[in-house]
Amino acid sequence: MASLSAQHQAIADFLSEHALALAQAASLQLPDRPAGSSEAALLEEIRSHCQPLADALLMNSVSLIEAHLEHVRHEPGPSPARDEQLRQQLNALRQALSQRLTIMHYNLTLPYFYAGQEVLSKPAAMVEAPTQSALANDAPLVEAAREYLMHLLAGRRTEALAGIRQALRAGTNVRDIYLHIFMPVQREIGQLWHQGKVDVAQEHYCTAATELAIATLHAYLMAAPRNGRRLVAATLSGDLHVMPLRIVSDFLESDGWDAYFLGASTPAASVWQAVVAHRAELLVVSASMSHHVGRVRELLALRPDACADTCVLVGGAPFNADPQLWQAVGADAWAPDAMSAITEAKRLFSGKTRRGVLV
Ligand code: B12
Repeated sequence: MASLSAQHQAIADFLSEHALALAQAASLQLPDRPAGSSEAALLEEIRSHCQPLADALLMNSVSLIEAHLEHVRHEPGPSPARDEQLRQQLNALRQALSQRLTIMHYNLTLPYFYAGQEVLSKPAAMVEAPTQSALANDAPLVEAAREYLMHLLAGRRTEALAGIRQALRAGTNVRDIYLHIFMPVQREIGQLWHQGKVDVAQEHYCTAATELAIATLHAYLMAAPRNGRRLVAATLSGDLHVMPLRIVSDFLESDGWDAYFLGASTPAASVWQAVVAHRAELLVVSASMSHHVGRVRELLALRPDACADTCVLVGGAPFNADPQLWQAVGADAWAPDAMSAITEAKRLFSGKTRRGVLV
């Protein structure tokens, strides 16, 4: 009998290859058609559930299908009617699969459907639009963080950057500026955007300004003694969230690593080429949304022999939502945040030789 993972692989392949046919079969079973939506849009929507379901099966992670549904229920906006549509689509997809898979394979898909239905049974507002500010009253440097955010929201980048220089002059540690100003401010902007209180242009402006502020701090990070090791850092094709990766990579640089930073949306082959070309001992990969996790798994499945010894450290929101997921993608380690990334990298390399030297 095929092993469990081979069976999961077979179902995932089936879902990926026959997504359109499954969506067509499922759409015929739907009791209600959403008013004003075209047949093509409906098919596309049902089809869009197949890849997250396949990823969830492949990586044995209900959180991947949960995150997908949490995301789509907010488009165009959360409502009981929207949740009901999605519930019906999931049911119809499940029925379509029940007619095409063996009973054993079909049974393996059920936990993921149940997890999806469970998500849709909870109020949307509780799941994805937290109302509590990321800038809590008692947080360290909260005044500096609020001022920084206030300047950015008012379009005053120069004043915001002056506040960062002021904090440095006052002796604030550079890592603390990341931890207590840049990171909570980015999260706060995400919340404000999600709540419709800032627009896309403001979010882009704030993020670009923080990228500029971060660039001005690079020399401070590099002041630490070098450890003689090199890392490559990347997010993979389709993932535009470069800031979380930037923060992790900068923290590792501040601990002595030299970083070859590729930034956003990098093709897998280019990532491995960079690892080989720069003799990197560590590959740092970030995934910001659940549908980016499949790319990480594909990257690691394509690992060339020349990189057999490269350690792979992964992280990002989907890995934080399911702390077993890093193993399912084939990584060597995971860390929930930038500070723990330093600890994890130290653990991975403790006692490992570097160019013949025991460190
Ligand atoms: C800025 C931003 C963008 C920018 C990114 C620009 C850039 N230069 O990075 C742009 C405009 C491109 C963008 C686009 C989108 N975004 Co956006 N974005 C954000 C925002 C506001 C901030 C991201 C950030 O800077 N985070 C900063 C750090 C602090 O975040 P962090 O994830 O906590 O990172 C820590 C850990 O996760 C961990 N970690 C992360 N990576 C790694 C890697 C390793 C190896 C390790 C060890 C650890 C680790 O360590 C980090 C530091 O401690 C977030 C809100 C948020 N809460 O993050 C939304 C957010 C991530 N985006 C979101 C969405 C929905 C989108 C879009 C789909 C919007 C759209 N409809 O187009 C697109 C998708 C684009 C794509 N294809 O990737 C959602 C995702 C929700 C979900 N379901 O997962 C969020 C959460 C906003 C929200 N509240 O809804 N976005």
